[in-house]
Parts: sequence; C-alpha cells; structure tokens
Amino acid sequence: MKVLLATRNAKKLGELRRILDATGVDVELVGLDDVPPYPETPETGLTFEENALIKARAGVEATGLPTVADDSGITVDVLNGMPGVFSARWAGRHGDDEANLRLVLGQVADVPDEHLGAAFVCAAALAFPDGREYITHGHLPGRLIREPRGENGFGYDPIFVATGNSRTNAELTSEEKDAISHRGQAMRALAEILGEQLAR
Ligand code: ITT
Ligand code: NA
Repeated sequence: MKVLLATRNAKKLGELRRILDATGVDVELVGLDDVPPYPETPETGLTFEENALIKARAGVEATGLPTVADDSGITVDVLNGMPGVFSARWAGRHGDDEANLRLVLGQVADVPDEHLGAAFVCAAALAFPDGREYITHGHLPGRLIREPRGENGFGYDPIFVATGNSRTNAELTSEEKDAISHRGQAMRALAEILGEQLAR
C-alpha cells in the first residue's frame, strides 16, 4: 500500500521517512516528488491540528492516496507560545530557518536565562480517501540558548536544548533526536494507527 508524506520541507520529509521506516510499518512511503504536482495548500488554521488536517486532506484529494502530514513548530513561553503555527514564516519568508531563528533570538535577548522555556510541538494527521481521519501529537519541552550550536536537524534545532539534555537538538544524532522529538512521538503513534487501519 502506498502512503503519501505530504510535506514540501525536505528535512522534515527525511525525518518522517526515517521515523516511519524504523517502526516497521508495512507501507510504501512516497513523497510529493513521486506524485503529480498539486498546488501548495494555504495553512489557514489557527492550530497545529487544523493545519496538519488541511495538508493531509489536500494530499488525499490530489492523489487518492492515504496521506500523512505534520504541522509543527516551536512555542516560546515568554512570547506567549509564539512563533507556534507561524514557526516556518516567523521572519516573513516561508522556510527561511536562519532568519526565523535569528528573529526569535532577538526577541528573547533581554529575557533572563531562567525564563527561556520553550517546546517543540507536532500534530500529525492521517487521512484516507474514504474519509477516515486520525490525529496524533508530540511535545518536547526544553529551553532556548542564545548561541546556535550543531549542524544536524533543521529549523530551530540549533537554539533548543531539550529538558534533561545538555546538547542542542542540532547536536544530537538523528537517532537521538527521533527518540525524543515531538515528531518522533507523533509519528510513532500515527504508525500504530496506520498499521491497524491498513489491516482492517
Ligand atoms: P510543510 O508544511 O510542507 O510540511 P513546513 O516547513 O512549512 O513544511 P510547518 O508548516 O509544519 O512545515 O512548519 C514547521 C516549522 O517549524 C519548520 O519550518 C521549522 O522552522 C519548525 N520546526 C518544526 N519541526 C522542527 C524540528 O524538528 N526542529 C526544528 N525546527 C522545527
Ligand atoms: Na505550519
């Protein structure tokens, strides 16, 4: 059975593949490069859940394949949970990880270290052509640091240290990140549902 991973972010796609492959779920994962092109869906939702569903439904509609999508981001305590669903375009241009990260660092420049709490959040959606829809969640608490460190991962990983860690997410190996990440949590839960639903 083919399952579409509906993301236009190459780094995210890599993580989705890696995490789902590791679960052993028996599906053929295809990306947007493997299906006829369809227009990007406006992420008009105010929640991660809404946006994940918008992206999963668009994939189903365009391809007829069961589709997995994730909407994710970082929530910063002193920014009242922002950038949140706006994480990918916080500095204006969608997907400019470096500019987004720099803007957040500027916004917390005067905040004392002990108030730099933040968390990564992921909502993962699975939609089927017959209308079945499932959503799972992941949440990774931690704190921001002021100087980016590490080359792995993507997005805000170089300025985020998970609770209990001393290395940033970008200093973790792929396996270490997947084991704790918001995306790892959400996708492992979704893989379980995917396995059950495909067996029906
Ligand atoms: P798609 O919508 O096409 O999947 P996207 O990158 O726009 O790609 P999102 O709308 O979910 O995806 O935005 C997620 C943003 O949140 C992403 O661009 C990063 O800046 C940040 N983010 C999400 N997961 C992250 C992670 O594991 N590590 C670091 N930053 C992450
Ligand atoms: Na989004």
